[in-house]
Amino acid sequence: PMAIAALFMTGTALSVPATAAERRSPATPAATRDVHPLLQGWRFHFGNVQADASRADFDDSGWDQVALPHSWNRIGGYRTQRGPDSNNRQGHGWYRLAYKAPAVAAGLRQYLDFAAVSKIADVWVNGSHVGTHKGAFGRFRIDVTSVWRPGQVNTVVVRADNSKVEAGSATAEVIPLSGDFFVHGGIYRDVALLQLPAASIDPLDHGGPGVYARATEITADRALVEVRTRLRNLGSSAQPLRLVTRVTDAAGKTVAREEQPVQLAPGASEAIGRVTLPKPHLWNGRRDPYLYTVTAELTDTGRVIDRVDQPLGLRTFRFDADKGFFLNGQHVKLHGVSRHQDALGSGWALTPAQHAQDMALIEELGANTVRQAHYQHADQWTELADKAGMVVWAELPYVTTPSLTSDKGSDALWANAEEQLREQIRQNYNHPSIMMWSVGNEVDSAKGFGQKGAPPKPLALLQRLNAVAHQEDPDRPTTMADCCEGVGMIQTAGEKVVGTTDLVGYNRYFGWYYPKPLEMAAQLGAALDKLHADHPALPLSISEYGGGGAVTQHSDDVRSGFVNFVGRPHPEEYAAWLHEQTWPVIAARNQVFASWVWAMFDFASDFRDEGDSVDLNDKGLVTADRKVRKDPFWYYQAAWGETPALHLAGKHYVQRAYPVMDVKAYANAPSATLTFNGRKLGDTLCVNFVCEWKGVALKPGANKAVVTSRTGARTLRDTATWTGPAANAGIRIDAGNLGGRELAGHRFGSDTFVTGGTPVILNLVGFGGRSLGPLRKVETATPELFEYWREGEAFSYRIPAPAGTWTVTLHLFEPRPGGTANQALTVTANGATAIEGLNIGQAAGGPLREVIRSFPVKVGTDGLMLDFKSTGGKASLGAIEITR
Ligand code: GCB
Repeated sequence: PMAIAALFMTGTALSVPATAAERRSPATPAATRDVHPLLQGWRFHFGNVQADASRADFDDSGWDQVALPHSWNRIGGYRTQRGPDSNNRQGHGWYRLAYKAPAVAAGLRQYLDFAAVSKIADVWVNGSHVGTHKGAFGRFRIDVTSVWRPGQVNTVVVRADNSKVEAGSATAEVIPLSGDFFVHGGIYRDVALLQLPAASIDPLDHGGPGVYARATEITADRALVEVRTRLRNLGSSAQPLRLVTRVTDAAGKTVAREEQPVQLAPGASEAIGRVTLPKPHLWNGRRDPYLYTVTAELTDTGRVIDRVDQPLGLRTFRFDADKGFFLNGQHVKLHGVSRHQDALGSGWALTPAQHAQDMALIEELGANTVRQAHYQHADQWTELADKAGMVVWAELPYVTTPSLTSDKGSDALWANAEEQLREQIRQNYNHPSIMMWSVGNEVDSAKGFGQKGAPPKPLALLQRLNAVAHQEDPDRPTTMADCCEGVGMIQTAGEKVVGTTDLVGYNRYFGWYYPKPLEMAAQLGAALDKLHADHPALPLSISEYGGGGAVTQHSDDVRSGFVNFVGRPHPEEYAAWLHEQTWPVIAARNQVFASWVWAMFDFASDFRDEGDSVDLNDKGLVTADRKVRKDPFWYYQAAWGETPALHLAGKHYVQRAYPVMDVKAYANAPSATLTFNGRKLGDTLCVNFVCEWKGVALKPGANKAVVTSRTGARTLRDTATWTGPAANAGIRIDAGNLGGRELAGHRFGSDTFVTGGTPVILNLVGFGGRSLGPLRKVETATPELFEYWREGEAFSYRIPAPAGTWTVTLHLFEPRPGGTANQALTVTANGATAIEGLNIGQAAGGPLREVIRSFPVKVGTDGLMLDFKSTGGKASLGAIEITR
């Protein structure tokens, strides 16, 4: 808890405009803080240690040599690349540093500054335990003066604990208790030694900067800025000092300045500086993210003894339940992405260059808002958001499992959640990009992960956190992400939580966890309208939506196959289609103040085994290695970008399964033109940024597509090359399957060319690949053909088989244990009866056995029409092969 011993505010705080001289001169090159980065020379050991590794004389020569930032965890990978790279060990990671400290003048205080240690940190200096910090994301500082030896070698030892959360573990009292992401362990952000005089700006204010600026009025003529500076005097007598509060513009010119005497009594205190900025230049989002710097300087007879610089962005904003979001009085439709802080191969230990790359990609996408999922992100990341003009949803890691027990959670858990929230708000208070504090994500889901017993009760803690956020920051609204309201298929905690916070976000997975591809847009629209009608005064957003996409798995028709959301395949084309369906529904509704795609990047989640990845959540628009932009990325670039965009979709699906394809481009021009193999296929209108040419014939081998579009005088062009199957390769369809694949040495395409019937999966799996029922398998040489199938009483395939004589082979089976006594299947090929009165179950001699039927067909120029009609029960078709 914060210890404000006394509020000593002396002198009159006068706001004086900067003098002409100050305005001319660049920012005073005053002393900044004496900060020594401690990034190199660490030794690391994972696991419990024999001797007491916290001792100064412990022999760590056998330990690994590491540099910070560091994490011992590496999670996830793609099957088609180097495979999973998983070190998901959880427990104690030990770090030791022998540091030759600078010699300093007597009286200087020494602080260790940790930008983050996950998840619980214990710190020793020269063998003495100096502090514990609980929380994987917040900055913390420890006053180590009493044990520090200036000018000598000091031993710094850190034990990072990311032990599995379970009853009785220390981590069970530290949020988050679960979530769809891996809590990497380690000192994964920077560490530094900070040396300050005994009387200074307070470095121990919940890890915050000690300086907090707040605009109390913003008009075209002036901005009034109130700057609260927390001070600390560790000496024994009062110090007569002066506090200078200054604002400099982006060019470094001082534009406002105030100076006040502070009689700094021993202990903590605070002073408020008030400055007026004439004709403020507003921070205006992506269009003009203008930043001032606010500086607090403590001076002693003219000499600067401490100084803190913080960003200052002047903006007004509001959320309207009907009309959406307004920045500086103007409506802005917020559209963006969520971002997790891991990358393939690096875990959480991201370098500044990696943070910058992430923000650059988000800018390239055309987003204007970022959700920091599901926890406090690095200060540098939020700085990048300030500079890019992103509107940020910041979030407390109160995620999924409200408590390990079935009640509302222990006092220790509450205290930890509250402390992490205070840290997050103080540490990020000055970032203009942040416009809402989220106090939770999906804590209303009954299941949590590993939750046992009766549904937990998240409401009381949510209410408490909401109050704390308001107390810490009266200017920003609170929000939270809801999982369950109105989603019948998800079990809820039984407590209604929506309405607790000022705003709300709904995590809604239409087309994915509620897999009705064809109805997804209508269902989403209806759901949004209902939520708004049910909470007419509550500004609402879509805090998550999206679906998995694997750039090595492909579909020729995303409407035909079974959407297998936790298993394989996750065709890239389906993810693209899901976004094409979703965005127009959101775009059409001003009542949705913002939406965030889940997620910008594939990210580490060690219980997943989906798409073509292991231990990754693959809903990213970009792969976890940041190398591949998936098709939906290009869709959003066209939909959101303010500059002309054009991109051919389907470029990762090079080897085509069928001799025809639908060509699709994303563009924000009204129309686009396709030239295919040198032939103009003509213009097409781009509807909702999608321009499509259906059923384009592929020749065997390479096919070259060139698409062009015009915006004003600018012509854009994009090209792609696709490989058509060999002339006699035949056509193989994996009925019911959303994706195509290699089976028994042949290329089977995704379920395509079909109308009627329903796609079905044999073994439905749950999260983590767990089977949801007894595993079933069809008795045959290639049981994979029946992992998915199409069933129905009537369905037909119109297959673009080239002219000639072909053999059609149908792979059929009866999935129902009882069989169907009276079933009779008739199949016609181009109108002629090929199979008549077949009872599949009887022919197979029982359920889950294959029946193969082959027949010849003559195909003319109109292709092959196969009609399936079944009476007395449904027909179940695993695959079709059409061969010479
Ligand atoms: C959610 C969670 C998020 C998950 C996501 C998913 O609702 O908030 O943490 O990663 O769904 O992909 O299932």
